[in-house]
Amino acid sequence: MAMAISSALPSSLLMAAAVMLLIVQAQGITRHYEFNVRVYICIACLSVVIAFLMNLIDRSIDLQVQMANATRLCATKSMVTVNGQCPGPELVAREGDRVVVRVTNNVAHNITLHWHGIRQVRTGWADGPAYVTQCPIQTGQSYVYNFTVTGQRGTLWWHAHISWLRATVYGPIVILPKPGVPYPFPAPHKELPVVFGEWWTADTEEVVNQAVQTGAGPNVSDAFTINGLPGPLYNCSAQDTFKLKVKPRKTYMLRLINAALNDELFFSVANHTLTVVEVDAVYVKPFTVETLVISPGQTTNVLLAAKPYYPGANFYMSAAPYSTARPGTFDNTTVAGILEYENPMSASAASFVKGLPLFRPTLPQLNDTDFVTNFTNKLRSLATAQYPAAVPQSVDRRFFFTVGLGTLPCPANMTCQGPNGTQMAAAMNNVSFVLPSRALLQSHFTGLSTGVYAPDFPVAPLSPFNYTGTPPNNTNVATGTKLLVLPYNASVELVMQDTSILGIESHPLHLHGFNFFVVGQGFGNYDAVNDPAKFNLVDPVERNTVGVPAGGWVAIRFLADNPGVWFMHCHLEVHTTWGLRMAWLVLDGSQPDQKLLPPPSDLPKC
Ligand SMILES: [Cu+2]
Repeated sequence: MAMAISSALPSSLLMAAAVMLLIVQAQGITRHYEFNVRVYICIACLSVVIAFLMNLIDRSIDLQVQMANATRLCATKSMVTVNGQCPGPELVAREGDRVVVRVTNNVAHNITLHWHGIRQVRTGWADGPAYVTQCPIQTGQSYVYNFTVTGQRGTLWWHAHISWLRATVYGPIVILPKPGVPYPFPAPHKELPVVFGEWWTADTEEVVNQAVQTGAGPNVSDAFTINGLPGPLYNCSAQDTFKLKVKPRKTYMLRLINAALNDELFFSVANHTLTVVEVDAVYVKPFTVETLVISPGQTTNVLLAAKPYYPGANFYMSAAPYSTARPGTFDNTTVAGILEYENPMSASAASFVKGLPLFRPTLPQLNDTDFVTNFTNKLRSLATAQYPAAVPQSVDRRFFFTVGLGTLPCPANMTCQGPNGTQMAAAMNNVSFVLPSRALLQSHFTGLSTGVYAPDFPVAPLSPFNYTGTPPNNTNVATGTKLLVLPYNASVELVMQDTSILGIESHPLHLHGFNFFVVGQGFGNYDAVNDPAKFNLVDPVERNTVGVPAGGWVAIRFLADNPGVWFMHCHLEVHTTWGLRMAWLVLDGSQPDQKLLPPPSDLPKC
């Protein structure tokens, strides 16, 4: 993977100095050459001092959205990529940096990019979800995403946020701590992204278009990948295997990212343990496991300790799905990479000895919800003086959303292949969210929301039922583009309740613009009287994507301190397509620094 981002400090200084010179000259002040040099040097010195004082560095990067060919499983396809790579380039920044990404669309599809997990404080225009915070970048057009990384450090990722293009348009974001600030755990010998993806032999845009046209569930992927490689367990794929070469006694930090479209994944390395130290760019209390689970949208940093001696063996690093859904509605295959040890006896240190014993990890059963619960219960914020857990202790607004599947009646001009001749759908509080044809954020900012959205998303189900009991006969959902309005700085508690309509399922819900604290979770129906007493308001995990347990509920809290329109949706792309999405509208505060910034001049038009 290419390290394609570079610090632009020297060039921006030169630019600043050059611009100042131009201004000086444009004002008619004519000076001879030596004076100009002195002015130049002074301005340069001043800029360095200011940059140091502000501890701010600009990182600039150009991303080209372009078609590229790739061959996996003995089939070649043309696909949408960034810079011709999949995964795309790694973005590296430090906490406090400003990041400036120019994205140019060279393909026939509309495109947007989302910086998943970046808080985007007051810069919602740079968040990326199509028709939510921006109109898409059209063919031949560019857009500059300009944002500052504030109060976050660890691993996040970027991906396309329109239709299913994120299948091949994704890459890591690495946020290093501020200069001189160590990790709160022993520094690893090396660190590297380990990105899980899905490989589709078919064109995923055709897959989703066909699903929408028939109302049926879409096809599933053909393979999972690690850093773009499916590995040796698939036909015609052994040559496309991710290999991690390690030295005995050293520790490696794997920056795990689940970029799969539709699958939560178990991950394990044979005969090794993994120490979880961070999730979603927030440090956690370290704990050690043999296997972990990671949902689409989530990131997890783990420390992998190599054995103290050369083991004379190789080890699979494997990932396979966790799903409670019906077989056939998900990809039930296994991706493997290989962990290899450098042989100290070998002439070439990195040589790979053929014929070594190969160990495979044992992954949980594909529907092992107990494993998932045990794992997620281990996640705790550090909650130290340096890294406090700022859990809202009191609540201004309480909400209860059902989250689940459903159906829509078949339109008269269509033949539908969903359950009993309907179309598949999904909803929150029975509203299947319809994306508008104009962007929500701009409609809000300009005051022209009529006909684009309604500010009346239900705060609780309109007709309560036994959510996890026998499902109701009527599985139909309503449709609409409804936002939930929050005053600035409201402290919010949201309980999300899975339903049994068309089967219980785990839904990894992702909130844009905020981190939230996972204060409680459980199975069955949420009990508003007794469950809050069990909430963890001391050291709950802080993250941006959380699994609503299959047949259960999860409670989160967050402070609405970021004005803008913020998408919240299931990160299983198929569910998002079916409407399992909504948006919050957080109003401006009264102070100047509590207001959404104005839109950039190059904001794309619909
Ligand atoms: Cu879902």
